[in-house]
Amino acid sequence: MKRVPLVTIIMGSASDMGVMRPAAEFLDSMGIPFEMHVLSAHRSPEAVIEYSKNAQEKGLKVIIAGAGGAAHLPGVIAACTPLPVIGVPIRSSNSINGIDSILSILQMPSGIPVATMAIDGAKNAAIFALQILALGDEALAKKYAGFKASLPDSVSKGNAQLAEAKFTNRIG
Ligand code: RP5
Repeated sequence: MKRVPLVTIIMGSASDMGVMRPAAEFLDSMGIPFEMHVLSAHRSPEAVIEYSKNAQEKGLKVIIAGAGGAAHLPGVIAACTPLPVIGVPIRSSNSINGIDSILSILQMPSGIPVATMAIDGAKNAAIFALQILALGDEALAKKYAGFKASLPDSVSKGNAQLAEAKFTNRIG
């Protein structure tokens, strides 16, 4: 049976791939079919609009969009589709530590929301996409529950690591 992508990961430049890769890795690990594209709100605005207008018809359910600097990409996409858009502000090298990116994505006008992640928070974008998909899919809901249940493990491992650090006056 032909698999249809449920999530799309869009980024403003191929130079964003290093930051966006964890989103793709998380979707991969959950067995969620996705697609990836470079599209730029400033360098290829017509392509962004065309892609966004057709996204729902293609069967996509959630859009993840990462961009740096004057990061208008997620907002422009959100203006052109009814699908939920999750924005990832990228701390690109020519920016002011991602503050420009996060404010560009966060401060959307009333009526056109973009769910804004932390700076470079691509993995959370994919987790959030899974949460949205899980609302209408029992198998994905189970995968999300399994992921959530695995989180305390990392805390236990952290405590095991701390236990190895020896100090003279540590009593707990
Ligand atoms: C943004 O400008 C991109 O999303 C990227 O984060 C930043 C730099 O892009 P390049 O000049 O590396 O292509 O549009």
